[in-house]
Amino acid sequence: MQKETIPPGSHTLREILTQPTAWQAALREVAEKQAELKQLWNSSQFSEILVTGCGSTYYLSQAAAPMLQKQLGTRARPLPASELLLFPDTIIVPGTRSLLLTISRSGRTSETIQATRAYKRSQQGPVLTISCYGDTELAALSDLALIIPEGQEQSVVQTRSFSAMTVAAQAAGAILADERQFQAMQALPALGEQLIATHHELASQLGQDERFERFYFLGSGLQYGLASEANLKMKEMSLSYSEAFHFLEFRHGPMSMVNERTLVVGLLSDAARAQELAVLREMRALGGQTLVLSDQPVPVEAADYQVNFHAQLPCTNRGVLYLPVLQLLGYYRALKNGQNPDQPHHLTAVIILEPGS
Ligand code: F1P
Repeated sequence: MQKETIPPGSHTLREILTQPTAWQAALREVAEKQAELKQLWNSSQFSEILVTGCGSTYYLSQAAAPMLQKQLGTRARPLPASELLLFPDTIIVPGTRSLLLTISRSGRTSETIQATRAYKRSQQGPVLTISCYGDTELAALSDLALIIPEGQEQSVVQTRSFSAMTVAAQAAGAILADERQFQAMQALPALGEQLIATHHELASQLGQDERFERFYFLGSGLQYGLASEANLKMKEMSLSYSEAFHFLEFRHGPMSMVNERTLVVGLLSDAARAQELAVLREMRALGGQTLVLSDQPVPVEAADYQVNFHAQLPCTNRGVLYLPVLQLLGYYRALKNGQNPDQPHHLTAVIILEPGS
């Protein structure tokens, strides 16, 4: 019998479109584990929270660390697992107590596991894990694991898994800082469904727009890690020229690349909105087009296109809302470029290293 041919990108599109159900599952997991989470957090006076992962989950760490510091008032530092593994003396301060948050879709990435083993040997402190698989060595190494099986994917690139783990991280921060925030986050899945329904067409239109050959993703504070992840989606899926920068950093050289073939995507914060809008206005004046993602509408002179969430949630609780449209942007650019998002060039779902490599 003829093997059914699945259209390119089918798994990825389905996983992007269904991600709000995985957000719901992430909220449920944090609610069910809140007693253990509070017990872990209150078990020590931690001097620092180290947040680690690889690739997409390193970018998630970049988004989670400033959120946790803002929520909990404890220094939090994102780092690639390879840095913790290879250069621990540039990260671990002997004699201090820290909490390690490891983030991994698979729970099987060699660097993340080896770094976590080494951290436990150093007896610096406990390990909290966020993952989509519970039956893994990483989960077994952890003092507490928040597991979201509903985030599991068939595609290589992380979309639904990433956003579900983002919700879990933000929900953990909220439930430890102020349970009223956690209650307000219950609105996120419905907001996500609404965002996808409203802006799917815009993402498809921009993704397939032949005017654009360069993509820059700008984000600051809690949004920088999300901008880095959006950039990785564009690269992984479509093989496009794209980069991520902190908003005001873009002026210090990289903006020289802006031209009429450029789309500058701004993930707006609340706190630095005015400064970020100034950068976007300047990039338009240089010939670039801008797509702005923000909670509330922005003046049209800063945005050729805009996506507003209307979430009425603080930035510590709504980071996930930036993701669906930007995942779809990369997906449609991939199809435009003749790529199959389900099978990205050179990539595998997990990087397992040979011993000693
Ligand atoms: C980490 C990772 C992904 C990347 C690719 C290869 O996986 O680097 O971030 O997108 O899928 O693996 P994990 O530790 O989050 O499972």
